[in-house]
Amino acid sequence: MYDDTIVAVATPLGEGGIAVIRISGSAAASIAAQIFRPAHPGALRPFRLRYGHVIEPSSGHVIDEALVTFMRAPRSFTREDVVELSLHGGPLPVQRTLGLCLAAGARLATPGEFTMRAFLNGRIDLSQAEASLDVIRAQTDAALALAQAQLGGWLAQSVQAIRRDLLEALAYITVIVDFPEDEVEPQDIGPQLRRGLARVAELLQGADQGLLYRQGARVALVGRPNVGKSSLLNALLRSDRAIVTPIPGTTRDTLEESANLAGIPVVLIDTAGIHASPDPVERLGIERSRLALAQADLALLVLDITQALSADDMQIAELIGEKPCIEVWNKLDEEPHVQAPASTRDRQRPAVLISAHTGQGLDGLVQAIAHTLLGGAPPATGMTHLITNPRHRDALRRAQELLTAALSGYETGHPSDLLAGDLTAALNALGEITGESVGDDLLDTIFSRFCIGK
Ligand SMILES: Nc1nc2c(ncn2[C@@H]2O[C@H](COP(=O)(O)OP(=O)(O)O)[C@@H](O)[C@H]2O)c(=O)[nH]1
Ligand SMILES: [Mg+2]
Repeated sequence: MYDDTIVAVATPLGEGGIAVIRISGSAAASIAAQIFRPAHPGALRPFRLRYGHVIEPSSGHVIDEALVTFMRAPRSFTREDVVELSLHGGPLPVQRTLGLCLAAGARLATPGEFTMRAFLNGRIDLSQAEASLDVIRAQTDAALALAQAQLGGWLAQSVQAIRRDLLEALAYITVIVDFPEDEVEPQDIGPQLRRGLARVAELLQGADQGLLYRQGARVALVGRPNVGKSSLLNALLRSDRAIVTPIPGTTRDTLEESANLAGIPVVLIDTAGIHASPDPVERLGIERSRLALAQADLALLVLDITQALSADDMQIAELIGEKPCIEVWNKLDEEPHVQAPASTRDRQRPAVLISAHTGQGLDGLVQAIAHTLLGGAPPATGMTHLITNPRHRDALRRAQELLTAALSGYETGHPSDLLAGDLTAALNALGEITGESVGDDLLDTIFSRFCIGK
């Protein structure tokens, strides 16, 4: 428990209907009492909403109308006394009220400090704390569902169950190491180790998928000039974002836009058509196209179905190399088509036929993009128990390695102290997910990504 009381604005800065100031700590109620004058006299009562005014204590001057809630420890977000003041959402009333709270003895909270207190006071584990930020940042329904499930604690519970099992095995080994002479009832810990390993593997299974839904992917639209890259970007965004003209070289700079493609948050990057150009400005744009391609997770190679593959097309296909790629044959609405679209790479790349003008084939393209990004795994509709955080995946991978070593050591009769070492390290790796074994540095890093007031 902390001995100081923190305060922060919990809502975004700027104009809005309402702004909320949050105070947490043992002095929360007394600080509120100094600056809040209820319409009907009497002290703040827990879990009751009070109407009144925020006033300057020295002058009695009214700063704003307010609704105040008092949540008494431990039944609050931080498990400390928490007071929330709802004010008019203007910068001035908010800043003035915040200043009064500070003058009355509160300290300005650091980013994520409320959530960190909730974690350190045992209300939530670290995976749930991280999930609360994921809820705030979710960009698609699928990402939101995954974050809500993690906030609900499924991951915390799964990891704790694995740890309990392994702790029992470790307790037994420790007894053998510490009291080799004593009569210890022999016990086979093989099943426990194998069960732990299987559960860790199960958690890791959906991790690549989960990470994709949380972090998204970069998809670059590349191709030679005039094949319809900008038109495709607009069609996927359902807006006239990029300039489209029949003049080759219209797109001179890369352009990035976020889109929700089958639940996956995707950054679409429209690029300047790649070809040998004498124009220095266009050449700079083409250099950016190459860079965008290099940084993309997936390339959409846009081709014109009314024209045979050109040397430029083949060169761009070469440039894409081994990167995941879908061939997008555009202008399906226009005749005549080249016979059967010849693939740029011995038909190894999936090909989708579309018209950016009529929208024909776009749904199929979105499905193909999701399928490729997911590496063939099924989409996450209805699947909410997925690892979504690289930190969790790394910890699980380390636990997997250590448990594998522990199990094979156990099966081949390695000394118990080696086994105890591997098992302890595996338990610590798992504890990093729930926060049972993390240093202050890591906590600071994690919570510094939060907003102030969260
Ligand atoms: N018929 C037809 N024309 C298209 C289609 N998509 C783009 N175009 C035309 O092709 C030209 C070049 O389009 P644009 O999107 O600027 O190509 P970019 O240079 O690859 O970005 C424009 O005149 C577009 O109207 C399509 O699906 N069908
Ligand atoms: Mg363009």
